[in-house]
Amino acid sequence: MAAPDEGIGHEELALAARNHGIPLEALRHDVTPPGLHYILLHYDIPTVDADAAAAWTLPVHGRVRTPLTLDLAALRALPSVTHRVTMECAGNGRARLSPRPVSQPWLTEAVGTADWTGVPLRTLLAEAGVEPDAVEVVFTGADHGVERGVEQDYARSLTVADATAADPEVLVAYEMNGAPLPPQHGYPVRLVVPGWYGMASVKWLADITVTDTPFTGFQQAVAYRYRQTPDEPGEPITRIAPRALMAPPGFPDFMSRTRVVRPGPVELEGRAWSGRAPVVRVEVSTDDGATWRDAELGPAPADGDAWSWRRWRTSWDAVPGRHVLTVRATDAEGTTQPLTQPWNRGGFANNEVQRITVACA
Ligand SMILES: Nc1nc2c(c(=O)[nH]1)N[C@H]1C(S)=C(S)[C@@H](COP(=O)(O)O)O[C@H]1N2
Ligand SMILES: [Mo]
Repeated sequence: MAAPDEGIGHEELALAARNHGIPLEALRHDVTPPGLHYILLHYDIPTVDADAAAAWTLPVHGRVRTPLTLDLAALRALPSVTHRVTMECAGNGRARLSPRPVSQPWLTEAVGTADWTGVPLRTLLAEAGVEPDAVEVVFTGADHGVERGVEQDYARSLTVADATAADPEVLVAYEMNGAPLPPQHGYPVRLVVPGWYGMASVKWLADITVTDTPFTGFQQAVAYRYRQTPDEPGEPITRIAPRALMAPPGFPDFMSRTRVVRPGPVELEGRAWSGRAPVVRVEVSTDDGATWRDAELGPAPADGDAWSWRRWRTSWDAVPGRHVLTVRATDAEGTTQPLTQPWNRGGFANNEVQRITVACA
């Protein structure tokens, strides 16, 4: 934990330079253009050459009747689906917390939306035949590192029920936006778990093992849990809490990023999402949350793309002075974004509203 008033350290800066967020102006695109989707890498990007014959195979084994070994050609030969999915890092908002958990220091920008193409995980598991005593499916990436003293391959699990659900449908994806996965997004193959925070979507998939015991790996049992104190087991982090973001209007001041707008009508627009239930309402405030008005919602996501963000817009009649713009989303479960931070030790799921300072002159 950083001491109160302690600035961002070199280690946090080094992580921030590797793991970039979406430039907020790119919220204007339905699908995040290549290279602008956020990135989160715990360790190094592994070098995988899956096109060389037999250079890469994916075993699906453990508590199954028929273990499978798939290469990229075998995976591509199976019936594929494409889902438009908004992915967000569970640590988004962490750097705005006080006290600040020391880790990747996201402000609000750890999000992106892509069209992911691949084979439904449930197809592979049906082909392999999950044994009746199976409880979880463990996904291991090809990346390796050490975290808080624990050397590990990045690995996460899902329950058999979550792994085989029809909605959200988990994908073993080999394309992003119609092209092979870029190295930083998991080439050659990654998991995509729609509606869940990004940690569940294991990149550089190297192994799928069905188990008859719950997985206790570091990224499941130690990291990615809501905790107030270091010793409690904590609750696991799963689906994405509602959030709306605004594409900052006008133009920026280089250092402070304060926005400059001219007096008169200003178009305000952005995106809103939740991994728990559809977004049903977006409200905008131009006086730092004192008063709110409803934004106009764009079309609801198409079938199969339910876990993708939704566009919103409104017009603001800007008057000279300084203003703080903010926006909040509400989903169909009735959850609204808070105006203050939900603090926990890991700095997860801080969906406190975005605030944009605007100078109108
Ligand atoms: N193998 C592996 N998978 C991983 C990670 C990782 O470090 N290694 N990071 C996870 C986290 S924390 C997030 S938020 C998402 C980020 O996916 P992206 O970089 O494609 O946006 O990948 C997840 N999958
Ligand atoms: Mo993440």
